Amino acid sequence: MPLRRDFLRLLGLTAALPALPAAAASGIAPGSQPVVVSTWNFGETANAAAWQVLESRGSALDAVEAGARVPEADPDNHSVGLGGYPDRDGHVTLDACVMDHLGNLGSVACLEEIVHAVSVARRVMEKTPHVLLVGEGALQFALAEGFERQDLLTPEAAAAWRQWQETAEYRPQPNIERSNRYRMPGELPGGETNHDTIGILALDGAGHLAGACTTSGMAFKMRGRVGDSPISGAGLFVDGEVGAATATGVGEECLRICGSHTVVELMRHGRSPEQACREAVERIARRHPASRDDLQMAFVALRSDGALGGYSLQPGFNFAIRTASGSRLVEAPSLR
Ligand code: SD4
Repeated sequence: MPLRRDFLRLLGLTAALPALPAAAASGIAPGSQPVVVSTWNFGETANAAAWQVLESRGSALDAVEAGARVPEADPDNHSVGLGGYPDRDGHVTLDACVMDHLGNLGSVACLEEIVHAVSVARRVMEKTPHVLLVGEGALQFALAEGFERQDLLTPEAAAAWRQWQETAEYRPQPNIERSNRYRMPGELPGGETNHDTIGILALDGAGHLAGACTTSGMAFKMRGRVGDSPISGAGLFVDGEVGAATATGVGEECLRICGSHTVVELMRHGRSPEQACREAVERIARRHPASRDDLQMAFVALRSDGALGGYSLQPGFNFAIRTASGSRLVEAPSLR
C-alpha cells in the first residue's frame, strides 16, 4: 500500500488510472474507465456503494448519490447527515448538492430533520424549475416528496454541543487534522475522527461525470450559516467536457474564490487535476499568509478522461479512490 501511494504521489496522480479488466468481469462497457473518488477516509465506504452502481452499469449520478448517502446515514459520522454536530443553537442543519455532466444541478441548504439531504438535492434538480431550496422551504419540499422527518441530533452530538457551550468560544474549526487545540472529550471537532464534508465524484461507463457534496457544515456554526458545499462552483462543480471538482474545508474561503469552478477552469486550461487543486489552494493561502494552523482547504478533481488528483492546505487530508482494480486511500500532498 505505501508503495502504491508513493507511486501515485510521484506521478502526481496525473496519469490515467489503470484500465479495467475485461468488460465481462466488470459489467462495464469496453473502452470506458469508471472511477469514483471522494474526500476523506470515510470515502472508502461511500465509494464502495457508488462502485456497486457503476458495476451494474448505473450512471455516475446514481453512483454519487448512493455513495453520499452512506455517511449521511451513519450516526457515528459527526460531520455529515444523521449525527452531525449541530449549530451553536443546537440545530443540525445540512447542506448538499448534486451536479451532472450536462450542468443539471440541485441543492439544499440549511435543511433540517431529513437524513438524506443529497437525495432531496437531486429531487430539487429533477422535479423543480429551481436549483437551490433553503431552510423551511427545503424541508416542506422534502416532506411533500415523501422523505421522512427525523431528529438528526444524536445523544452523542448533543453531548458534544453541551460540552462546547461550556467553553463558549465561538470558533468553528473544520478538519485541522493534526491539531489538538480544539480537542474535547469524546468525538471531537478537529479531532482525528472528525473528518468533514464528503465530496464524491464519479465517471461512469458511458464516460459521463457527476458529483455530489453533503455536509452538516462546520460544527457549532451560527444559526443560518451556509457553507460552500451546496453552492455550485464552490463546494462542487462538474463540466462534462473538462472534469469535476469538490472541496472540503473552510467553506467561506472556498466561496470567496469559487473554488471548485476555479479547479475545473484550471483543468480546462491544461493543468493536471493535482496542479489545478494546488493552484486553488495557493490562491486561498495567499490571502492568509499567517494562517499556518487554523485554516484548512482541500480539493479533489477528476478529469473527464479519468485522471485525478487532490491537494490540501494542511497535511492530513486524504481521499479515497475506487476503480476496477480496487480501492485505495491516498494522502494528498499539501502546502504546509
Ligand atoms: C463547510 N466546507 O460547511 C464545509 C465544511 C467542511 O471540511 O468541508 N469541512 O464550510
